[in-house]
Amino acid sequence: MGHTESVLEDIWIYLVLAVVVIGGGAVALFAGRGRKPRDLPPGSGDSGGARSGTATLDTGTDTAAGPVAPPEADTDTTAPPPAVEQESDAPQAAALERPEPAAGRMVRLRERLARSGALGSTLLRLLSRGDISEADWEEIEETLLLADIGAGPTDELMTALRTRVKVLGTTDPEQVRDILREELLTLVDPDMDRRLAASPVVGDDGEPHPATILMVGVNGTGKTTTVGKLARLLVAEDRDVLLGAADTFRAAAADQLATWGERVGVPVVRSDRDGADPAAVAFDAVKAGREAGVDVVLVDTAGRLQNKAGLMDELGKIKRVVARQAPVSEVLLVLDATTGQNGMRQAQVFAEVVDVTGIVLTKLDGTAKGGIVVAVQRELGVPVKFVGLGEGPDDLAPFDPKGFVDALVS
Ligand SMILES: Nc1nc2c(ncn2[C@@H]2O[C@H](COP(=O)(O)OP(=O)(O)O)[C@@H](O)[C@H]2O)c(=O)[nH]1
Ligand SMILES: [Mg+2]
Repeated sequence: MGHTESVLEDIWIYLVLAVVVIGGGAVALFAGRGRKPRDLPPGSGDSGGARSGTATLDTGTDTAAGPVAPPEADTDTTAPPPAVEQESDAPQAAALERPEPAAGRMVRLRERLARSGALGSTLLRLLSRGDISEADWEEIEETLLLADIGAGPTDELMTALRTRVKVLGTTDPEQVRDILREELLTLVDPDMDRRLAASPVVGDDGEPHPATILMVGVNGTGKTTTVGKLARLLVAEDRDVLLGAADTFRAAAADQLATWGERVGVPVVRSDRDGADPAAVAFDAVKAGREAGVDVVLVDTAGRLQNKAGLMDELGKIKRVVARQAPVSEVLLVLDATTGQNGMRQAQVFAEVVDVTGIVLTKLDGTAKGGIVVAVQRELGVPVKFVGLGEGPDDLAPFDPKGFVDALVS
């Protein structure tokens, strides 16, 4: 992302904006001035969700999404990529936001889980009864199942609790709380590696490649939002990020992503043509990321789950095509925590189609039961890496097992 004279840049901006608004032409790269956030007075960010942002491209078109029939014809991704135009110093980038640091975000889970059902307090109440009757144990089991922990993990936890409570022979709430905390932590598995692969990798050719992260999942789970939030998290850690809008089935999806990018000066590679080949856009994004020397490319995808074969074709192709530019570092599966067992079925389908390396559980702020964290990890055997805690731009937290268990048991 080079710097040219600002007058020239301004002309370019308006040209690019005009092209986009008219809806013609090439792939546009919406870039902020630089890839590093500029300092702003505290509190100037975080003023609301992406959709309430002030960026001029946030035209609200994302509410006007009709079903767009995607042409199935594949773009030849070996063809020269469409012209990528760079825009610097855009008017809307004048007020770059400074995302909140990652540390401490998990704390918010506590109040939010407290609102969404008192798993911890119910368990504590039952477990600190003097003589726990069989009916009490049944209630404990029911509480765990209702919290979406899943049958297998519930069985394990029941066995462990029965044994330990008996051995301990105490009703002291503090001691019971400690047991519960320990056993829940075991269930969440603190040893899983939850770090995001967000550092450039050296490819077979000896060249550095950006870490490439694909975001997959069913429509409405929060993929685009999570790409935006994740970009902010990475910006907060001084990473150079680039976004690829490979959900080409709704123009609004790319607009939505562009808005997220603009707010923190992160460039977005998109196609302005509905139904463009998602793999081609993903390819262009990773290529642009390589050329710009960014650390991470985040690729948003569409969430069509009409049938497994179609999904497999699409995601498989994106992954293959992207791999020509850079090895895929992560495939993050985005799941809506409020969908419970239904979400689990989606998870299984995606896991069969792509090698999922991490899970993002969104909407844990809502009516979601925290136990779904345990269930989904168990089911897929991959760690929950992030949790979505709201619609605000910084409502995404790196998942921390201890913080989570504390939130459940506090
Ligand atoms: N409450 C809440 N809403 C979320 C969260 N993540 C995403 N959403 C909302 O879910 C809706 C769908 O998100 P979107 O990113 O467009 O989903 P996509 O279709 O998977 O790309 C939007 O209204 C988001 O604001 C979250 O963690 N909590
Ligand atoms: Mg989307």
